[in-house]
Amino acid sequence: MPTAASITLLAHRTPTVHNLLRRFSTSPLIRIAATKRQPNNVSKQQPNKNLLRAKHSFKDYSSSLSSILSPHHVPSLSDSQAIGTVAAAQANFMRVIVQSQATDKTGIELLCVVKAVLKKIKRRVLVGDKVVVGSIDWVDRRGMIENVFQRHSLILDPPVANVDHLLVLFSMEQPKLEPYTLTRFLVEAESTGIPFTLALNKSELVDQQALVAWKSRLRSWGYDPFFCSVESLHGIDSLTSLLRDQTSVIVGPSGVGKSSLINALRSNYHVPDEAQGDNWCEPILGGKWLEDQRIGEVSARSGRGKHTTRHVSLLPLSRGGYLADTPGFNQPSLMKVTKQSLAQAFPEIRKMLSASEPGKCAFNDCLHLGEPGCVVKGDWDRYQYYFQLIDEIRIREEFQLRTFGTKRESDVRYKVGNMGVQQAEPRLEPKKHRRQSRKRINQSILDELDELDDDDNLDLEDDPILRAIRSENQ
Ligand SMILES: Nc1nc2c(ncn2[C@@H]2O[C@H](COP(=O)(O)OP(=O)(O)OP(=O)(O)O)[C@@H](O)[C@H]2O)c(=O)[nH]1
Ligand SMILES: [Mg+2]
Ligand SMILES: [Zn+2]
Repeated sequence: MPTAASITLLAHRTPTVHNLLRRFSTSPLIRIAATKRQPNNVSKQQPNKNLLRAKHSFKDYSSSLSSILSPHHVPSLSDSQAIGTVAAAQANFMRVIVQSQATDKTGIELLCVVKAVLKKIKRRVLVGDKVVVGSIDWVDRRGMIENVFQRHSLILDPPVANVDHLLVLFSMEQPKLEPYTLTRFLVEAESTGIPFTLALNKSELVDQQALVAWKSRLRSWGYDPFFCSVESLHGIDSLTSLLRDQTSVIVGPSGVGKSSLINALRSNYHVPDEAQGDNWCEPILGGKWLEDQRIGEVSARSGRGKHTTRHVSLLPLSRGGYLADTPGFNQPSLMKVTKQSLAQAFPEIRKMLSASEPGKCAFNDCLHLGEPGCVVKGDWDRYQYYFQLIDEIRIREEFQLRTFGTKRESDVRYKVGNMGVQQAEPRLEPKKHRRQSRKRINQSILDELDELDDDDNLDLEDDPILRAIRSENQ
């Protein structure tokens, strides 16, 4: 049976082993080991034969729990392996679009599960992730995600990896363009650091005067809006060129026409200045992607959308790049925005700071709420929204500090509450107070390790740790 000393020793071997052990360190086996430890004779203890073999066994695990792949790494692949992009995730299944392998396989869609060991080491796979798929059955189009490449970007609401560009889409009417909601989406987009475009759909529903008024108002905020209409196809050409060859995510409230726009961009639409005149949005091999995104109605009573899109999905474009539809109920939570960073999400404040000499307020931690020596004045259109958001963030930060203090991120879990806003709550350790018999504890570890073996081809039959635990159980 391993002692606490030996577990500590193992924990320093490799980061992956360390991860595994960190998970086990909450396990009762480790706690029992800790209670058995005699403070003065730890260093004198001779590790027994099983322990030495256990160390080697963990080393073996660590090599099969391969580390995260660097973005440009080209792994050598067998016939039943391929590199792909996760296009959708639902329940335990992920749809992966094959990117490489033999060229005749490019674009094939595979229905995949995630290798159990990746879940164990908490390596989450997200829509947008570049992955290695193994155990592929090319006939049934099934496979297993074996590893994930490092991400170059990540958005949280909704979670999508490797995003190059955000399209913040609102509508002029139905639902009506609402400046505070728009500000929340813009602040969230600014906080990601990912380039974004603001587009205003349903432009055919308002007159020219309204468009001009909004254009100049948004310019005063620091944005150059792009007007379009899926109905009249106005502006669709330019959006087509803007979105090509990159992974773009369309975000915006429900009913503004995100899915409609995606369908318009993916429909049989020809880019006028294209030499070959072929359709860059033409759906590629793989069947499922031929389907249009579902479009919903806007409620006549509330003027809002009816939350038609339920899941994030990445739709491949035949000339490369993807377009992600997102559900309109994913309201920006602003979880990444702090009191101090909020100002940077307002172009108006950035401009005032850069225009002033020497470019900063009297106090280093100035929140620009009228403090003495503040160079940010209060006479701008969105000042009240800035004020309102500072208040919201302040309340959230105080709550987090009161509730979690200096707790680690892993002790906190986020729950989606009202309006899709994420709320933090402490992660409880189930049944911590209850003592368990050693036999039951050992059995649960066996179960966990057996689960690890699920789909993983790890040979646990000859595993010294397992044998040690089994023989103790007998
Ligand atoms: N008048 C007009 N209606 C449009 C336009 N674009 C989309 N719509 C309509 O707006 C409604 C909502 O469109 P969706 O594409 O489902 O909206 P969504 O943003 O995907 O909504 P969620 O999936 O709920 O987030 C549908 O009835 C569309 O036909 C447009 O340019 N003009
Ligand atoms: Mg939709
Ligand atoms: Zn200031």
